[in-house]
Amino acid sequence: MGFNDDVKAAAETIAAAETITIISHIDADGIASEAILSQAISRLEITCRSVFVRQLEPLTIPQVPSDSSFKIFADLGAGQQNLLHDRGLPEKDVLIIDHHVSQPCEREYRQVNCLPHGHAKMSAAGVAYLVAKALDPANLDLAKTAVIGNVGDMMARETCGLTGMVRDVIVEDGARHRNVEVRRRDLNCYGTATRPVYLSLAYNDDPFIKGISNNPEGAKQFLRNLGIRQQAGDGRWLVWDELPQEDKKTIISALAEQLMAHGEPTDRLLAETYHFPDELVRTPLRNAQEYATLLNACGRWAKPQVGSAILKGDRGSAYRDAEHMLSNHRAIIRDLLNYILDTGVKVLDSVQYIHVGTRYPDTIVGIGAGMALSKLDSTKPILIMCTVPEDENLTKVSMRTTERVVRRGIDLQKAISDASAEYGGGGGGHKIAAGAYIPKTAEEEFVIRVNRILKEQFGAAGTGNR
Ligand SMILES: [Mn+2]
Repeated sequence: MGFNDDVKAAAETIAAAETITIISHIDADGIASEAILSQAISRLEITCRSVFVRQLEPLTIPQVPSDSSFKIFADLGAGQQNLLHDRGLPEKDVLIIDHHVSQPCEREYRQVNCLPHGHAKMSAAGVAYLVAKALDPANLDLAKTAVIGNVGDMMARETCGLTGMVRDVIVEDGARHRNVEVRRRDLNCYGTATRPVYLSLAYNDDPFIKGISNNPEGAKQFLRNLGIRQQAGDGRWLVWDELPQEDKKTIISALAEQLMAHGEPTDRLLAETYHFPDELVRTPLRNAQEYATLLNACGRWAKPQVGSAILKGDRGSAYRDAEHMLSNHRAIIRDLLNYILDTGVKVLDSVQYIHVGTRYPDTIVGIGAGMALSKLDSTKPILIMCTVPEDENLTKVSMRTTERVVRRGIDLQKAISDASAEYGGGGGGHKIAAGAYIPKTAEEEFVIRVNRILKEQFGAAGTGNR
């Protein structure tokens, strides 16, 4: 069966259910998947409730209710089918909507998964949206949420914009419904709705621009030299979205010149970006990247339902809660960043690493490591370890690198899963960012192993680690 047949079959199964439980993941893609499915299902007047889990594992599987409801696993499940089996879930009561690699299982659970059909640049929210659209073509309004989920799952990152079926079908649906505005050649930069322009430029390191990336004062001066008006009459800093078109053009050409002057490629300077004209200006809801960050903050601070409520339109108490979580999220990440830089990393041939113990929640250490990397030697991937709060014998490992290093042949997902295979840890993620759980006793050996694997990856690409 083709992917579209799977989507159609999934929709038919859902429409025939009496009551449904959605089990979804706490990240932006998982929250978006849940929001799409629960809205599409409620519109059919089928009773539906949702459960969010950090991960589907033996520790969390008891959160899946053992009632007679039909279970939809979203953004998870494909790789944990044996767990569903062990939980005693019968085939007829389960549908998996996922984009992760499938695990073989003696029970054949119904699944709609874009990955085996060659849609590698589609997230679970994308699959969920296609199912919602098959349930009712009027669900076009939900394409916006699917765009947020896909961007949140980094589907736009490598290619500077969404591609494939997500671009051709989902983004187009959103544009047609007029709640998604596509900017084909915008600055490839985060924070265009909420950050002062100079900070947007300074916090961006893809592409890394000498004198501007990681250098707020340098960025401010650069804009001043171009004669760009950076502040409103009342002294408030303008954001990128507010700049006149000609100022944007001036900045982009000057950045391109800057890159060329340093012999750097300019191919990552521009990206296709996704904006939401139905949201308030200068809020994180105004574009897909910042909206996804807000959802991630909700998930990481154990309030995925708040993110889901916002996606469903709550602009009252849920939005206030989320704003609070977002500022808290940023403050703690900043603190973690300073901790890493103050403490310093240990440096091996092909990796640099640090252990932060129980100081920071395991849900944010990876983000902090990614930010620290841009202030360290970014040619070497960073590995960060922390103690898992629920189980002090367990260590969470997160790794981050840059697009540049990925282009040199580094694949962190592969490195981390190869290195942790022996402990049954199993790693997940992407080439640029990956994570795994390992036994505390294996920490030292694990770091050495990762270092060796990365060294091989650098070697295979024939580039060494510089
Ligand atoms: Mn996902």
